[in-house]
Amino acid sequence: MSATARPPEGGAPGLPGQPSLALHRVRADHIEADRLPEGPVLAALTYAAAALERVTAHGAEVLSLASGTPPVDEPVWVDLWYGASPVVRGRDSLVVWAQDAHTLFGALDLEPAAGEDFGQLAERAYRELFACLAVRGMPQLLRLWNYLPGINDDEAGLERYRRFNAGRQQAFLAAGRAAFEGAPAACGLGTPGGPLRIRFLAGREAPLAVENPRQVSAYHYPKEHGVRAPTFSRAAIADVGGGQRLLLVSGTASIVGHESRHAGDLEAQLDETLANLQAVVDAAQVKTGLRYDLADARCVVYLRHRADAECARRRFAAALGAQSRAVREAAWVVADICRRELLIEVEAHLAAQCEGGA
Ligand code: 3EB
Repeated sequence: MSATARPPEGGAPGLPGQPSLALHRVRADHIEADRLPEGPVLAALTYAAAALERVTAHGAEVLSLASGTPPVDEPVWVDLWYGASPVVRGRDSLVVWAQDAHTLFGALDLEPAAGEDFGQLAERAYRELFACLAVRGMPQLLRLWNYLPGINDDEAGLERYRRFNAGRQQAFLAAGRAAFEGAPAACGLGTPGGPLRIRFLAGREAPLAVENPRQVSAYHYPKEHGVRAPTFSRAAIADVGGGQRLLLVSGTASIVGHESRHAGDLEAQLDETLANLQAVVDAAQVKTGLRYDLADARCVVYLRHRADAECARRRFAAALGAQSRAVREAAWVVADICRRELLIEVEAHLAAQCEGGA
């Protein structure tokens, strides 16, 4: 039995006593019909469109999504988000989605309309997204993935990411949603081109938001980083049943306070990023009393420059242990980071079992 043939952690989700949501990461080159873990998949998310063809070619009827950020090299990983039976799929306006009784996974890919700037595009995208949550009866956002074409490009005198932040915050406020404390976890990365791609996880219950004591909350960044702050919490903790609580850690970078650190120094940025990740994990442990181990996380490492991969990989392995799951199953992809001086960003998803849970 190969490593990828294992069922998702804690057995096939959806069975009584099992968590209703679990992330299982499989190598794209190991996906075969008889080797996909059992259980209902809400969505397959990956960093290479070709990997999705493998998912669908092997009969898996799932919501298949690519980020638009290319993988650094082989292996390419596919993140399978397992839900609970039954799963239904559909499309409301611009949002494609899959949902079970507990969770909604949705996605929208949006091109700017004629004359629409990136702030207006973001606002429209989030309005559509919120409408979908209402229709699907899943009002609480847990986690968002934002992939922006040309994130650092100047658009009529203002960086696209800053326009995006303005439109996103405007949409949250207009919808009466938490744009500050209690915002969902998120990441915001740049792609070489294509549409604005947003993917999201939502549920019925609000997650527990976690901040990082080493960093100013992103939603309180001062105006020098843009007139409207980014709308996200450092992490979100979701009770997924079966005694499990998922810790969804947002994109994390070399920022202390609100300032970028170690411009131009990849290794120092990686060390600072890992210190921030550990600080978020520690804060989550204090909040829940549960034990989360960063070395067991499913990480995505976003690198601005593919050429930094070898150096970053070496240091990442030295920090977390070459044999740790975080290192062996890390997904390495090329992406622009939202601040020009940042070279690396890491996101992480972890699970913890409650004492006497399941
Ligand atoms: C930071 O800490 C790095 O705009 O949704 C990380 C996670 C970052 C999410 C977002 C941005 C976002 O500010 C950048």
